Amino acid sequence: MPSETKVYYPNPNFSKNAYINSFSQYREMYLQSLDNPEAFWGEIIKQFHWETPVEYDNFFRYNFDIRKGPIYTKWFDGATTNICYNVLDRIVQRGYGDKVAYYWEGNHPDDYSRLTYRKLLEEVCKFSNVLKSKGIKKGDRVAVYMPMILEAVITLLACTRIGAVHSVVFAGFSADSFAERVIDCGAEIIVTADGVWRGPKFLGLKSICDQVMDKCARRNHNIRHCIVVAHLKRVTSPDNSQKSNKVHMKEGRDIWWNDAVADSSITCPPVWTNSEDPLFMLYTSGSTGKPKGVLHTVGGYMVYTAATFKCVFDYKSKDVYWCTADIGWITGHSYGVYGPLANAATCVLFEGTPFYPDNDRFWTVIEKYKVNQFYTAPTAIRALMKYGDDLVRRHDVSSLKVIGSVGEPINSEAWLWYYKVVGGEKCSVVDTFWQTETGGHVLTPLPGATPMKPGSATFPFFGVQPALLDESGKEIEGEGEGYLVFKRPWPGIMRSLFGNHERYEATYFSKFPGYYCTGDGARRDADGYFWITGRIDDMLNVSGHLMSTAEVESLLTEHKAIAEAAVVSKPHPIKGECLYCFVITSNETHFDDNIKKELSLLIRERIGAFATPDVIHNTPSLPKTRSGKIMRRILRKVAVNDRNLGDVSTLADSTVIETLFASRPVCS
Ligand code: 6R9
Repeated sequence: MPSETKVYYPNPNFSKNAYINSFSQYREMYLQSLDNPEAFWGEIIKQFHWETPVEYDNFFRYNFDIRKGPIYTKWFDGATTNICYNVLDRIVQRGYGDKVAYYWEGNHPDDYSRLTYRKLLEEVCKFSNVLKSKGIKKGDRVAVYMPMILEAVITLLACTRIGAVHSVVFAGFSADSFAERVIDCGAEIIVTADGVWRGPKFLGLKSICDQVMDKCARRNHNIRHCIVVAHLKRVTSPDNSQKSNKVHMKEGRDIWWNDAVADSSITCPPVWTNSEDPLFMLYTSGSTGKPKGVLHTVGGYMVYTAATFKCVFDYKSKDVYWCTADIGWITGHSYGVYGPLANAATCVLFEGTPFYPDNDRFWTVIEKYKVNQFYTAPTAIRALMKYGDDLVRRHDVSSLKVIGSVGEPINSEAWLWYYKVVGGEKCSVVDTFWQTETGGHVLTPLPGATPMKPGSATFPFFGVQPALLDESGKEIEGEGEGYLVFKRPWPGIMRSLFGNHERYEATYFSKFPGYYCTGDGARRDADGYFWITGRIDDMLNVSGHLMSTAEVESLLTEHKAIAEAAVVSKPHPIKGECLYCFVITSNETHFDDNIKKELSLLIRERIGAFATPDVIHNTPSLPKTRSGKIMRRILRKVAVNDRNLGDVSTLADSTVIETLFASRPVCS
């Protein structure tokens, strides 16, 4: 692979002033972080306010070995703090009150605003008081279904100020998916907005919430309060419509945000929480189809997101930082809110899409705010690359110093384009590998220190100890490929799955006792660089959105015409992977375009538009082993029309192969 042979070194002018300025410094600090975690993290935690200090005897404890008892991780247990206090009050006390925390950039370029740290703190306190007045207290869950607006950040921080646990659901999820998550987390309050424009498309968030609240009520789960930001009337709509008038507000349950905060005090004392108290939960797809409520706790997450943000983006106090991830995903939590604010960063919060009003919107925004650190996903990079270099070159993006990538493997072609055209060959590309479960970056280059290889997430962050295992669970030394696992916890790792600790142990710790299993495969090259090879479980990654094959399959078979379904991923030039669905119709049913449309619609409505399948392939049979297991390995080959099937001796009926290839839809 030629991409491996060429190494790209950090720009020496940048390295000179970077926090970690050479690879040898990284190595030294890395070894210290493993040899003496107390000394390493002990230095970092000093910057935070701990109401009850961290006791060094209680610094961290864990068990990753299921054979020795329940799995647990605890950092700084017994110490008390408050993350909202640390990212706002502490920052204001340090003299950053007038510094801009967020530049908000709307979907329409005419809509923008800003919020300083002092003002953000006031708004947060006001909303904390509202939550309190609605009876929300420490430990209660608050469901959040919001666009990328300042109130979304305010809501998250207001929850954490009073010890409430936020549970954000990406506002692209359908009513069904949202309802399932609301019920699972037991929230009795929803915070949302009337609606939002994303590019030229309108999303009626409140009306989706109405459906959700009805669905919940039918399952005996009552939503007592729904707080709604009146967002539409303050933005420019692409078609000059007045969609804001169409919202239904139910007396006694629904209240407008502005009315709720109108008489609210701008001060609210923080509730001191134990370092190991729940901070938030966030759902991620599980391979059985039922989403998993990943649970993070206060102290470790705070320390870890702050430290990774500072080192990986090399954030300096005058910089402007922009993470394009939606607040509904972990990246939006860790690197859109907590990590940056803990470092008193000035951030851009962007509501729109890269393609509206034109395909150069990202470059326009970078130029407008003179963004220094830019963090986005490979799917966006690949989509923008398609429009050519000229769209980038028309803008002054020379303010950029560090450019980041997250969510899926970045192919070397996209990496090189990002590095050359966007970064002007002077910016380090930080290809950060991590997961909802890891809380923060776990494999990543450091921009002033790590020589980069296009497509490699390079080396572990401080405190993180990766290993590659073979099928039998043996560690692979040196060069090789295997299951990517971690041998010990870093502060930001998740602590449990909400309400289901057994599933947590079964999913992440049972396959290889003694290790946290990521579910990804990886390769280590001769220089020790890690290369993520993708999911090794039944998960798909479409444009950086994880979903399980089981989840999509069970939906397809809900359709009366479908008897059986199997879903695999197929490589896609922009999305990375797309959904390729095999369906067997029930007796006597004739498969036609109508059924196909209905199946597509079913998935859009029940999961969300991002899960829309690219191919639906009607077949009379599926390849199965004698024990009845679907052989997805073969289906993946059929999806790309590759007849090199390898060993098919375990197949119960080998004639299905010919049928499968013969029935491939045209243009798939
Ligand atoms: C942060 C986030 C996690 C899964 C993960 C892996 C894939 C994320 C990656 C990457 C290769 C990278 N992934 N970053 N693969 N290189 N830099 O995306 O969390 O939504 O939970 O997804 O995404 O497969 O296991 P999440």
